[in-house]
Amino acid sequence: MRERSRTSVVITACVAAAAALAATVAVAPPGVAGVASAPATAAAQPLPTISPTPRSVTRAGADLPVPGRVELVVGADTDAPARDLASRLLREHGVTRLDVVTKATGRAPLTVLLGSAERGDVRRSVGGVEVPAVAEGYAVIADASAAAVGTVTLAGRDTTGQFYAAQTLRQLFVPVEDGWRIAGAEVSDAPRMPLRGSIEGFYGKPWTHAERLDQLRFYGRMKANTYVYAPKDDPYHRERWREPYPADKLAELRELVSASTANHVRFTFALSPGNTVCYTGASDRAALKQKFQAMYDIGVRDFSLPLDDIALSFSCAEDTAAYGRATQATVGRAQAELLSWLQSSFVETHDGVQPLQTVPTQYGDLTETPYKQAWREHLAPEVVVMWTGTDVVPPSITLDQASAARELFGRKVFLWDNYPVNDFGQTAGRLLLGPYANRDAGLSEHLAGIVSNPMNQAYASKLVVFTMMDFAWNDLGWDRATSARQAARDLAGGDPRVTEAVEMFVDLNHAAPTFGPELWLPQSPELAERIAAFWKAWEARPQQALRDLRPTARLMASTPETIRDGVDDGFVADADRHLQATDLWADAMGEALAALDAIRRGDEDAAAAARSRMEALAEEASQVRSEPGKNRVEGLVMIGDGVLDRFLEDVAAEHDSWLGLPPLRNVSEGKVASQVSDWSSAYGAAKAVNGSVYDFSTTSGGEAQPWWQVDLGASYDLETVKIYNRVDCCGSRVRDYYVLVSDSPFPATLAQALADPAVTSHFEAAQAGRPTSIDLPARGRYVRVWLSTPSPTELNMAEVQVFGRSLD
Ligand code: LTM
Repeated sequence: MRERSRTSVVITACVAAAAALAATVAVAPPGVAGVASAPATAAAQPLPTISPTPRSVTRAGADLPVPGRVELVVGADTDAPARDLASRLLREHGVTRLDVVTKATGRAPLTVLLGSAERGDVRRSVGGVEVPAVAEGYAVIADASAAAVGTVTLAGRDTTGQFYAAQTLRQLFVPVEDGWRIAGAEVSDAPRMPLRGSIEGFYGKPWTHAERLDQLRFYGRMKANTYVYAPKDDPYHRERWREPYPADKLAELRELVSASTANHVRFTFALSPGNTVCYTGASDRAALKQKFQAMYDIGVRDFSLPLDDIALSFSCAEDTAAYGRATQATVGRAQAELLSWLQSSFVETHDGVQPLQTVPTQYGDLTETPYKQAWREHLAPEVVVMWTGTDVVPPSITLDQASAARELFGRKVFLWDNYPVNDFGQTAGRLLLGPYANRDAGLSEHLAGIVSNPMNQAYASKLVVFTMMDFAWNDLGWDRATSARQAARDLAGGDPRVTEAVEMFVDLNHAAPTFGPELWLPQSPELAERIAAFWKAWEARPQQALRDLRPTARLMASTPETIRDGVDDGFVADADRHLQATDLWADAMGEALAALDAIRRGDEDAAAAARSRMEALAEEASQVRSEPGKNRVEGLVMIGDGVLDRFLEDVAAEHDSWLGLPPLRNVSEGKVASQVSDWSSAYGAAKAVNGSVYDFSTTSGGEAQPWWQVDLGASYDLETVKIYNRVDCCGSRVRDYYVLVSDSPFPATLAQALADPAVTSHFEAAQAGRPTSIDLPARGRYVRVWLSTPSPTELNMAEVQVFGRSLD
């Protein structure tokens, strides 16, 4: 990111220059930026948008000018991080003399009171404004009514509430021509869910120390109070859980704990012993306590013992002796009793420790089972239980589901939301940037809280996590579009142009896969809508249709550079390959529009040249892969897939039909596929022609040279075959193979087929995890993929697209 003043831009964008709004609930519409002209016409100005969305924001009166001298009134009750933040904010906005005092003198033109809602001066100044009487409740009142001295009151129900009041103040500064003002607002606010934040709970490379420190600052800004440290691939967290952290790692953890405290985040230390623990074993129980004690000693006060992704079995004879054979009921009981013991013998014997948290082994459904029954019966009521929804990655979460989960586990559950995590096969190569969605307003009635399980890419995760924390703070007041806009603006440092680029980039990376073949958030909904509008207009008003789509193409083209220049380096590094791919797809889009314009003008040469450039660029764009080590599951970088690529195919088809040729189309989708044998009916041959790259066909693994084929139903002039191999945690599963085309069914063996003059064959060497585009050309009805090297395992095909033209 190039050098510039970040703070000033942030604030600029928070000010709406829209027409005057009513004096109450005057929250600025997102996306409108400008500098208020001085003198401010007080009540007429809309208020800045505050994130997370407060329960109540009203205009109290005129904005307060920020003078050079301010008195900050604190007391013994004042929270130190809140005081530091308020002081820093005032200095950053033009205060050159800040007197921190314990009693207001009225000598400065502005007094800022910061402290507990119960402190006399704070209570008097708060007047009738409610400081919600719940944990973390706060109020902010910026009052310009006194002629000489303005007052800003930052009142907290507790110390965290004070810190949140200061975080709200951060968003009330408004730039004016001669300096800054504080918006004349009254904010009364408190979280709807007690626990909000993230769980670093994914597989793959754990976040770095610097990334974690950055996250903690971000959570503080978002009024999120929870960070659960549970990286699956930290050996001391899971595989070697009994071993103490080496000194350097312990020092890092200590630093994280103090950074958490400074940001009012609960650093929650999680230990996952489930793969090897002896639930009743004295030495393992002692090892658990020792590990927790070491963390307690460095300041940790929140603990979790997740038991996800383990077998329901016993690892030692003592457990079998105590409970009998391992069954859902016996292992469930052993787990519940171990957790209850930790709650009573560690949590309740240590000062300041919050209730133990855990994740059951059955965490992602609503089925009543002997395991869950055992948990209900034997788990101490204080223990907080996490749940991921109706699946590992649920497409939605409704009030009924959350209420059923509450019944099943006998308490309000703590939602571990597996979004935007990208450590599973379906997310190979992807960044997941679509704003939070499909979670019912009102979940705060049933949940203890929500944590996001984020991506391997820490900085890029912040876009989605922003919207999740916003929801968890105030699910009843949450608006998806506003939240998304605020998240983009936050990342863009408030710059409207950069915000627009970030929003475009979000749309191009909007797809959210489930664990199955379906997406739960569609890819590129905005772009899809604009393209649909284009095709609707193209026949009747081609020039206008092109004119309407050009700004989108131009924005896409400028997006990578705008983001590289205007967004933090961490994000740019996380998104590097996706920005590269966007460059290429945008160029291809530009050529597509040039081809269409040439068609409109009747210029055959220009149309052909633009189309060929478009196809070459699209081919190059579709080959960009994720950076090794970034995504746990490496793969192709998917940008606007199913929308952008489909548009370019439609442009090619339009060109063909203009030339009087039958259009070049994917002629294999939905056709009859078969394979030498099935691994199981769930992985039948049809999965490779069903239009989804998120499922796959699989042969049984019993043949030396397995094959898969599609019968196109008629003979076509075939130009290319595009093969998407299955990608999973272990890399692509493809080896050397032949692609064969014939008008009649193939002979029994590969050798016979290769010798058959009626069969056209193309050899392809193995190419890990990328779609292989094979130029044929060939005429035929049957297309077969045949492994040439003896196969130790099965043949998997995620999707096989055969592009051809009909013969009539
Ligand atoms: O979701 C849970 C409780 N556990 C694991 C996570 O660690 C993992 O990140 C997600 C997504 O792959 N799936 C899990 O099952």
